[in-house]
Amino acid sequence: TANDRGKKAAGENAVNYIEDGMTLGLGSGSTVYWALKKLSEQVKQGLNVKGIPSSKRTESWAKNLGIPLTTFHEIQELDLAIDGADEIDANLHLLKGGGGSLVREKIVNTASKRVIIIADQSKRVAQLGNRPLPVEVLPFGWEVTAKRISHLGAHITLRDKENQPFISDNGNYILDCQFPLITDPAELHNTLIQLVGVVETGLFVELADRVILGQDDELHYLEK
Ligand code: DER
Repeated sequence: TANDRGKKAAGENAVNYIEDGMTLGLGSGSTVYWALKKLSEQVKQGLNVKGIPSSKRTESWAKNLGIPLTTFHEIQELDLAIDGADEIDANLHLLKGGGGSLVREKIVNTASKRVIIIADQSKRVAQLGNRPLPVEVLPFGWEVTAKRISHLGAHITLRDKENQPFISDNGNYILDCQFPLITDPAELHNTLIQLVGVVETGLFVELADRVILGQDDELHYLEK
């Protein structure tokens, strides 16, 4: 589809921002897959990079593609993170977590000097919140945490996988929280993050430096 072609175009274009010797934050999702595939071609031609994966799924993709990996034990600041998003608003605030990797994604992105987001055009929205907001919570007492979030006006769904609660890479649950349109992402994040039991939210505020949007083979760029 046009969106799939857009994901591929955006993913491959992001690799142009990678320079020899860089340390990378490797995001998660199907758009990032195209960036990893393109990157692996350049690694095979001698490009020298090391990446920290933001999910176990990205880690296995990178290993299969021959992209060298490292850890935060070795380096605590990355040159460039490339990641996807579920929604992108006009201020480049993001709603993320559709793939369940939001906690490690936020850790990797916030440890990077520069963050480039890649997506198909359909992720562009006027306001965040058309989709449910993923919130990672500790399993213990999640029902209480869910109630607290519902009191903020959200309809809560415990994310499941094959009729069991979905378990994140960190051993936690994810609540998909359908709010009315989110007019102030920073305020909502700051409110949610203080609730007992909340580990992290899928609101990525002031994190993206550049967004590459693909639609068919056309690319559009958004700058902060
Ligand atoms: O979970 C996330 O935030 C991912 O970046 C993801 O949802 C983006 O997904 P896609 O690239 O497969 O559309």
